Amino acid sequence: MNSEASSTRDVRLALISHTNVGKTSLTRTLLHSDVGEVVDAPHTTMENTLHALATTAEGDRLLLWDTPGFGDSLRLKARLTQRDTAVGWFLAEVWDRVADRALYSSQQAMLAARDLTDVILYQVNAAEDPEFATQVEAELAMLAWLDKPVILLLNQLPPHSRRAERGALEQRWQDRFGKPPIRRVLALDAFERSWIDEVQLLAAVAEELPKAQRASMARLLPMWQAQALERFRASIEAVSTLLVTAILDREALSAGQPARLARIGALRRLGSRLETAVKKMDATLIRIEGLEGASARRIDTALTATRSHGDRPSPLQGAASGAALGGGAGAALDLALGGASLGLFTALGASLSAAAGWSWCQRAVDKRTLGWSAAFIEDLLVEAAARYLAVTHHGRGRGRYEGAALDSWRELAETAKGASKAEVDALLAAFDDPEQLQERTRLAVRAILTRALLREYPHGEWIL
Ligand SMILES: Nc1nc2c(ncn2[C@@H]2O[C@H](COP(=O)(O)OP(=O)(O)O)[C@@H](O)[C@H]2O)c(=O)[nH]1
Ligand SMILES: [Mg+2]
Repeated sequence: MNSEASSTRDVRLALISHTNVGKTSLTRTLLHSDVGEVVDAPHTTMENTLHALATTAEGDRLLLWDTPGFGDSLRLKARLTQRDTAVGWFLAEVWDRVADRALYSSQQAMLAARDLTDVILYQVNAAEDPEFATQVEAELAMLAWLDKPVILLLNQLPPHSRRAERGALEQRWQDRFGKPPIRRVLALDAFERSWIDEVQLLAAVAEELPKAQRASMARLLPMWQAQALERFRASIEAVSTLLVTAILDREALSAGQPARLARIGALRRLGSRLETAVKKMDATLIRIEGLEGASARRIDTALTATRSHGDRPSPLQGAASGAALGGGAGAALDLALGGASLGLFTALGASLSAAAGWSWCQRAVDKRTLGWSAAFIEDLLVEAAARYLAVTHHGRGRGRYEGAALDSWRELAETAKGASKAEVDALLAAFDDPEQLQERTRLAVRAILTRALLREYPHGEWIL
């Protein structure tokens, strides 16, 4: 493709950064696909690669160049400004091609950005202090030479950074570099971004586009947004299915056993089915997001130990509570699936005396039948919401989903559940009403997930 051939139906973005900041990782995340090579080494991507992020039926295309980025920006600048002379052209096109591949690649990146791009996405490593980012300064001089609108993206954010932290980082970089050619500063981590961040990035691009491309972008952006919303809808469905399955699940008490033993047996059988259902939900969420992988294989005792339910032991506390109560923590650790239920059932098996403490999570449907209690379903709502949040934030550029640290997502989900009391109460009131149950579950799940996302991304209200 060259500049002459490009149509006004193409919206062209280029990812540029110092080498090894995360361009290919972000490309993968945006594409939901493992394109290119990601290696912790400079100059892994030696050529510009063009990807179609989205296309519409009308023929509009949103294109993204993954580039080799910059190495030595001072030498690069010298080369690019010499290109118009015969010697300069020779050095750039013949000499560097053979003698200095990295410098040659950087020149190709810059030429693509100059001639084949409408908006430049310039990634920086947010772990750097903007006050001392001299390299960024030199690179911005190069970007000014391109004379294109630039959106600065903060990558490699601190793990699990929440809204306030991201906002503060954006402000610091904005204060330091928020002048031409930079038009915007956005936190967008290739490993842990949300789909709302992505829609916001495209909305920012739309505002910076030259007039000729705006009509196309006016079709591409809603399409991107609609696809993201469809994934959200499907995820709400997957979470709701888990909840309805758990609410409707029943287990008969075995006859001829002491009552307590019969209850524990029934609870274990309910628990093992729940475990399977949670795994299935995780797998569905992972697939919906275009990821690969499975839920965590190990319970993170350090995290589960910090979770407190006041004086009632929680089945969601996992192996740590089992250990505290004398259960087999080692055995619990080796069982599949993080957190949701295994700790309870392993500990139950190991320590019958501890089981009395878990009576709150069961309810007698009738004299011979057990089901899950309303209190337990409330906890399961939070757990399932946290699992959705963890999966949806996982960028494909990070690699396989292997489970995530859930505690900060649980906190967010718990807050969102608190703010959705009306919807949750309506759900709990429909426990024995099969006609209402499905819809009320969906409404409660939607309320919790939407509130959790809006708490994190208040500027995303127009998207949801
Ligand atoms: N922590 C963290 N590491 C990242 C992120 N993006 C990329 N990396 C790592 O940075 C290194 C370079 O990534 P890559 O995408 O190949 O960078 P590129 O050279 O700019 O294309 C790899 O080791 C990535 O795993 C991110 O968002 N967070
Ligand atoms: Mg790369």
